[in-house]
Order: sequence, then structure tokens, then C-alpha cells
Amino acid sequence: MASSLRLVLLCCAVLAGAAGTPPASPGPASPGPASTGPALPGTATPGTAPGAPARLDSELARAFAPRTDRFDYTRREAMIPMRDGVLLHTVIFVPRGAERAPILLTRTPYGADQRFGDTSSAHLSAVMGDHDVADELVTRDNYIRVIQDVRGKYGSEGDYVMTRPLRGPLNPTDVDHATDTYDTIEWLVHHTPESNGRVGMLGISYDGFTTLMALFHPHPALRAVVPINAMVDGWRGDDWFHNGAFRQDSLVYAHDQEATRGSTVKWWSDHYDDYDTWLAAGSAGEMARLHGLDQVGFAAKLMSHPSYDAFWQGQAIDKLLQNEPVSVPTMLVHSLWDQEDIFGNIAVYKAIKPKDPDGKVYLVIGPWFHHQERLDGFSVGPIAFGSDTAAYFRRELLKPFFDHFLKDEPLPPGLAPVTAFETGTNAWRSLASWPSGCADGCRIDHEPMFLQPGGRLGTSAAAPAVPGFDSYTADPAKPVPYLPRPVHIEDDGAHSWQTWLTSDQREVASRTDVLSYASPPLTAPLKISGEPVANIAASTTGTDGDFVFKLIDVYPEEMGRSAALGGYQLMVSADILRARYRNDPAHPAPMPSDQRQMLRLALPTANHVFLPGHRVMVQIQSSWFPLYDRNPQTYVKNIFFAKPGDYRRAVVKVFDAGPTGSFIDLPVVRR
Ligand code: PG9
Repeated sequence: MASSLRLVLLCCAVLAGAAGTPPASPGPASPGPASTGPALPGTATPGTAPGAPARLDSELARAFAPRTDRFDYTRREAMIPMRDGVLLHTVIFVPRGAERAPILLTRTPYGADQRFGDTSSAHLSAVMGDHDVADELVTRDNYIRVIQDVRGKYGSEGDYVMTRPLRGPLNPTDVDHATDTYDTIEWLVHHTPESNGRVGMLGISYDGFTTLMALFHPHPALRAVVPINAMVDGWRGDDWFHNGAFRQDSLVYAHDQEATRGSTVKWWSDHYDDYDTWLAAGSAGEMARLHGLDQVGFAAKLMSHPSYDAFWQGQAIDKLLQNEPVSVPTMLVHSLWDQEDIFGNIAVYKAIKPKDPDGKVYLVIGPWFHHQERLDGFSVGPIAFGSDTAAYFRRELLKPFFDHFLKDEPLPPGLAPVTAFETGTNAWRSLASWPSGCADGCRIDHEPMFLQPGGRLGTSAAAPAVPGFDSYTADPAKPVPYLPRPVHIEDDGAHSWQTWLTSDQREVASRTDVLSYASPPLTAPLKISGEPVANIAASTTGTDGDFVFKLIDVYPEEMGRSAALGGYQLMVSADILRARYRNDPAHPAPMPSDQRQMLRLALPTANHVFLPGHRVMVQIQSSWFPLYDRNPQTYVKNIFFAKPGDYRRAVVKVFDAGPTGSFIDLPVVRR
């Protein structure tokens, strides 16, 4: 540990009464020599020696001390020393009058100063607004809020490494997020006199990743953690790739994150429609070159690890946590329509729940997009839930969890091990485990629905007289857009990034390169809980290809008061598989041209009721552009560097007849 001389308390905006009288303002700069009286601002100083140059005194304070004594909080900044001597910039908000208060810590690459809203307000509630999922805990419930820049970003010293792996084969240094968290907590509990010595951690996405990292050899004062929409496995289903298909926006992220410490250099574009921007570039590797990404470290790592090799497997947090004891109460929070990290928290739940005999692990599943837990949770796009589901999470689940483990308040009897929102019926369900369907007396049956000729989806596997298939031409020159054009990947407008997973799939259903199969209208509710699994019997005239598989709830043609939802095609669960990884994600292999293969794709978790009158639909297509890079459909060693001539049309056949054809395995809840 670095010497305590290195402890630097940068600033302490002190409340009246908290530390005596606030420091007096030093007043304006020196009036200059031989002053004969008070000079009016903006006038030349009288009495200047003859011949000396005239001067107009600066009006700036020498060192301005802001008057914050009327604020309902104290804001402190500290540079906290890590074991290797690096200092991490940390902002500490202490509500006025707080004593014996627990600390809530978040560690972020997005700028501790930028993370909250209006820092000019005297009210902490205005400072936090809806920028912080913990705002109500801090402003109403006497929690101390701490936010820290991770090493190498914004005000913190040290080297930045994207989602820095744990010490070990991928990180030969002595420091990682686990040690940085440990050292931070050690400092906080000794330098925050208003605290009760207990620390909770929470954070969304990258900040959820840093929260999970705290679970490796945790500090004893860490008593509860809430990772929300955490990035867990960047290859299998979170930010960078999904089952081998590359999420092109990752290049934008790497650029903005790693061009400068303060993320001041922003990505540029040269088209209005991102579809055109990415099509014009050709490959993702070429786009990286055009943007100078050879200058940032992570882009090269992305492009040299297109497969699920030791680089990705060695930093998949679910795999790493499997080897750790569950020692800290953990509430994992998952969003059903998470457009960034839909894989992570469910994977962590699967990894750690089996090792949790005394019930430290909780799971919350909500009807949200990425990071909606901190916002209003009435709807995602046009899909409404009848109540503010995010406020429910914050008040009825998050608060009692922290209150119990950080303040010894009783755990409400209603706080179940799993609290899952059921879409379709729009109800919260309390469950013993996930997936479990209902509180008691029901089971989950894996029931297939078969793709049948004529665009039908049914429960019968009876083989028709002639083995059948449907086919389409997948043309890399005209990839299927994931949203209606013009596309603005990071835009929050009408067709927004945040809500795109709930966008109406009718947009693409009529394309000739998208196949749809639908059941008749249901006569009884059909409830699914867990991961649907797509089994796609397919061939291609190419030697590689992508398969997007979407499970869709088709609304009745007319929807009464919700007229605009008539015939809506809502994705309940969907994902993409790069065919070269169909047998082994670590070892790609070409598709044998024109030979039928069975591709298996586990889709993200769903908790949905298809209501009577609705239809179950699946759609299959070969691109989701420009969110995912185009597959050239010719097998090349590394798709990042595919050349224009490698991109070729292919005829894709999807076999839809009989028991050896394509089907979706649904986790159906039965009583
Ligand atoms: N999904 C974002 C992210 C997490 C981790 C790595 C890269 C990106 C985020 O929202 O923080």
C-alpha cells in the first residue's frame, strides 16, 4: 500500500456546521502597490509610478471558495491510492446530516464528474435526477454515494485497459478491478466519518461489470452488490459479438473510449444513414482503418480474436465466478429487451446459483431496455406495461435489498429469490428460482414447434409427402436492416437504439430474403419461461453465412383501444449465429456448400405469455445490418479483413418438413 502521504483529499465542499465556518473567500486579487484607495472595477489603478506601464487589475479570485453551506449535501473529491501507487479520482456525495450511513459505490469508465446530472444544484435530488438508479436511496434514505473513475480514465491515473481482465494469463500486472475495488473500500471505510463501515456496490453495464469484479476476493466491508445489465461475456452475447457475429458499433465505442483519457474525440460519420456509412466501408476492418483505430489498443484485440478463443473465454465473468464462493449477497438485474448486454446477468445467475445453498443470490428480470432501471419503466417503445416497472424495481426490490444488508432492516417477506416480470400479462411474479414458471405446482416442458410448408408453425412433426424447404437469396449488397432506414445506431429518436428490440418486424417480413412461419391464432394462453432454442436445418450455396432467428408475438389484427398495435410483430427473443461457429465457437469451420446442416441457437431468456388471439411466429434471415457486420458468405480466415470480392450472394434453404426439419424448442410452462 502506498504511503499515507500520498493520500490526497482534493476538495471538500463543506456544509455549514459540518466542519465549522466555511472558508472565507480570499476576495479579489491584489490591488497593486501604492494604492490610495479602493479602485473601481475596470478602472486603471491610480497612483501608478510615472513611466510604469498602466495596469488593469484582474478581477478573478485567487482561489475561489464556492459557498455551498446551503447545499443539502457535501461533495468531496479524493484521489484514492491503489496498492501500486496509482491514484483513482473519486467523488463522494454525503447527504446533509448523514451519520452511520452505508456507502454505495460505483466504479465507471464514463467520468465520475459526468455520471450525474446538474452538479450546479444545491439539492442532491437535482444533481442525480434520473441519472442514477440509486438517487432515491441517497436523497431519501441516508446513503452516501461514491463514484470513481476506473484506472486510466478521466481523473484517474494509471493505464486503461478495456474491461481489464483479472490478474492471470490475460493480465500479468498486480492490479485489476478486484484489487482496485478492495483498495478503494479500504480507504473509504477509514476516511468517511459519516459511514457505518458497510459498503454496497451497484452499476449498470460497464459499471455492472466493475460491480461483478468486486466479487473476486471481496473486501469484508462489501456487504451487498447489485450488478445491472452487466457486461459478462463480450463474445457470446454481450457488447462486442453475438455468437461470432460482430457488433459494428463496438468500433465506435472503442474509438470514443480509447482515443483519449477523457473521451473527448468523437467518431465521425460521412452519411446521414448509418446503413450507407457501413455499407460504403465494406468490412468492419476497413472501417477501423478509416477511423485510425490502429492507434487504440482494444480495436486490434477485437480484430485479432474473432473466435471464442482463450482471450474471450479467459475473461468471461460467468466462467470465472463459477470458481469463486458466493460470499456477498448479490441481486442480479436483467432486462428482457437489453440491446447491449442481454446475455450477461442470466449467465452469471446460472453460474453461481448452484453454489448458493444459503440464498445469497437474487435475480430480478424486468421488461426493460438497457439501463432503463434508472428511468421511467411504463413502456419500451409502443409496448406498455400498465405501471412504472422501473420505479417498482427501485422501491420494492433494490431498496429493501440494500436496507437489509447495509442497515440491518428486516428483509420484507415478499422479496423472493427471483422476481420476474411476465410480459403479455404484465404482472410481476415471485419465484423460487429461474426458470421455474410459477410459484408452485407447475413445470417447464420443452415443447417443439415445427416450421411447416406454407409459412405455418405447428406442434405436429408429421412429414409431408415431399420433403420441403423454403429458400431465399442472401445478398451482402442488400443486407436486411435491423431498423427501418435511415438508421442512426446510437440515436434515441423514433426508431431508436434503446427500443429497437421491440420494433415492429412487419418492416422486414415482406422482404423476399426473410422467411416467416406463424401458428394459427391461439385459443388459450401460451406461457414460456427461459431460453427458447432455435434448431435450424439449413444449407447455403456459400461456404459461410449468418442466421438470425426471431421468436415473435403477432398481435391480433385489430387491437381496440391500442389500434396501432393491430397485427404488430413483437420480438420476444431473438439472436444471430455465425454459421462457421455452429459446431465449435472456438474453432470455425466452413459450411459445406449446398449440404444440409443443423444449426442450434439458444436465444435470450424470455418470460412471456402469448395471449389468446395472438399468433406465435418465427422469422429467419441472414443479416441484421449495420448492427452486425456482413458475412461475406465465402469462407475467409478473418471476416474483419474480407475483401470486396469475397462478398457473394448465396441461396439459403431452410428445411421445414417433418421431424428432421427446423423447429423451435419452447420452454412452455404447464400445470
Ligand atoms: N454496454 C456498454 C458497455 C459495457 C462494457 C463494455 C463496453 C460497452 C455500457 O453501456 O456500458
